[in-house]
Amino acid sequence: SSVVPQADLESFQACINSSTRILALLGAGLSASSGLPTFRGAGGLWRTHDATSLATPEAFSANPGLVWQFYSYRRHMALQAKPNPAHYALAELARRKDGFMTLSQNVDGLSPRANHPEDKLKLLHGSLFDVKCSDFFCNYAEKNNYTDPIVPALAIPTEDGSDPTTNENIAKRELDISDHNVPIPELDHSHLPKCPQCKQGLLRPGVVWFGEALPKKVLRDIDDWIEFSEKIDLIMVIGTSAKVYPAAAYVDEARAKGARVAVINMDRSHAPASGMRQGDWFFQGDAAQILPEILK
Ligand code: BJW
Repeated sequence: SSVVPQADLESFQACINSSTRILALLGAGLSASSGLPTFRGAGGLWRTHDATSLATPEAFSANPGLVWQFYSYRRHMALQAKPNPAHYALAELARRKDGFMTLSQNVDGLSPRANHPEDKLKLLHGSLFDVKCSDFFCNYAEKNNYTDPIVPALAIPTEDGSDPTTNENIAKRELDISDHNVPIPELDHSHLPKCPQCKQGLLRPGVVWFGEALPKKVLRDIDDWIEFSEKIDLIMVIGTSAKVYPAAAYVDEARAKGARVAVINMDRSHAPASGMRQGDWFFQGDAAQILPEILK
């Protein structure tokens, strides 16, 4: 049954059909119904830590073992998760429409796995499956590393204390490392993934932490796309609190080019900072349910 009022649906679909330049800005809420927790609000805690407090270079320097446990868990969860109908609906729209571009803050790999056209998908915050050297002077970087766990020491401990790194136990993953009652071993440098190039630095996840610049090429491609657009017709702001910059600023950049804004979010209060205007849409609810319905 439809969760979207008919009038909204008609005006939105008319807009999509007549649009030639469309942006979609994605956040963690898109993957919520695939079972992956968001950052802010309920579920935004990993053990006793605020998830965003672990997503910093300072946290990694202070306790790389803890930060790697967090990302190892997230890699594992993302590999177990499946793209949901919203990922597929967006991928399908991207294929259908020429002037379409998705800007994703998500690092979980679910849009790529839904076969979203690669040239129309910009990963603003990198990927859980990229790894790179944390040493400032080393440029080692690796894409599509799906090894889980990335090193044996990051395997999730087993209930009976047996070797967690056997294939059988990896498949079981019976303990939930996000549960703070599950002991996590203190991991020092010798247990963590080492850079194979400089053989000095620790590897780190290829994601963008607070205070770090977004990937240069990604920013350049987006700037070119926006620059090239005489007008942008629509920006869809999907499952994001739109509080993290520079990602959130694309809403204003699109508006400056004339775009109407369509927000798809569980929470009414999570409108973009510039607010809602006449002619915008707010579709409240689960993106996995709403997107397939409105992008039909
Ligand atoms: C559903 C749903 C369902 C739930 N259906 N909806 C300007 C002003 C103020 C501050 C700054 C500024 N410019 C820069 C800053 C600093 C900082 C920043 O933005 N801080 C703010 C928080 C205030 N930005 C940075 O530091 C950035 N770097 C930078 O600016 O560098 C400058 C520089 C230039 C040159 C050289 C050096 C430096 C980098 C930001 C990187 C953010 N990284 C993270 C971690 C990535 C790795 C990881 O995954 O661990 O990215 S933080 C985290 O937040 C993650 C996310 O991508 C990002 C956004 O979160 P998102 O996706 O919106 O999730 P939530 O949880 O916030 O929201 C979920 C939403 O879904 C909610 O609205 C729910 O209601 C909804 N929802 N279920 C639909 N089923």
